[in-house]
Amino acid sequence: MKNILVVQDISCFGKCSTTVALPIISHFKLTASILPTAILSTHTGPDFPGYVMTDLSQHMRATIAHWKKLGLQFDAVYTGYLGNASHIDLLIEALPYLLKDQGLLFVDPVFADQGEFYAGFDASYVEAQSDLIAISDYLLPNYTEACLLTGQDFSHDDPSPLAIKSLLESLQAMGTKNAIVTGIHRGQEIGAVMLGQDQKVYQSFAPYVDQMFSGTGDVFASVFVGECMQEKILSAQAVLDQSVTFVYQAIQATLSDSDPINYGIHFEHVLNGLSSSQ
Ligand code: PXL
Repeated sequence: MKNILVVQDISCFGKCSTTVALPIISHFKLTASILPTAILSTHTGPDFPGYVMTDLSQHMRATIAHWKKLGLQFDAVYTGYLGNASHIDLLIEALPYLLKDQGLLFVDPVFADQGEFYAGFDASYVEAQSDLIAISDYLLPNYTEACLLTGQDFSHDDPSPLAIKSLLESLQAMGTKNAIVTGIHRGQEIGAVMLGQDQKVYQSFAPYVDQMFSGTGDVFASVFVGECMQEKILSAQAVLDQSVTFVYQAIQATLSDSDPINYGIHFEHVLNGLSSSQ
């Protein structure tokens, strides 16, 4: 059974990062292992002021040393919210031991959205993420993160196809093999655009719901990783379509529920509709 290492925080309330990645990756009949970077009482969104965070650097270091001793290795490593630059350095040093020979590295940089950094991040963190991006197979930033990573201006207007292509090329020039930018607006739609290793551009869009949902990037990336790691190789277009459609369906399920939106999107309602080939 393929084993995917999820390296992210555990937010105990407000569905995102590890608590989203585990059920989705398991749904694809993949083993999901975790290397938690921090434990937080909630995610850091503005609706949860006063969140508490425990840094797990020491535990990360000890875990990596233990796994190294045992020779435990993974078919893929999927990184999301890493919390600080030292976690990134630690991971980069450990990756040669953690990843199998043909193992894949998926990097969702997770540090900003809507043109703004998340709490606790700044330009030095972007710099640290760049080192991880340089060795990644798949890079999955949202539009804000893609602009901050490449030094391009963030625009609240719909980016032109030419601007998107140039953004993707700049991301690929950072060293990743496949660049995927999420949260791209196109009229009444929102979606993801990808520049593949084959130098082809793929895109997928769904209707846009004009509200701010948290954790959508984590849901997207978890489905994307799950799809890519199936035994049966799917086309890049199929992976993108399924990931975009799934997020849209999960948003619809969230809207039909009375929970506050900042609790996270209710992907559980639509998980059974997600096809897994193994
Ligand atoms: O959804 C990304 C994410 C993950 N982890 C934490 C966060 C966020 C976004 O705000 O705060 C702790």
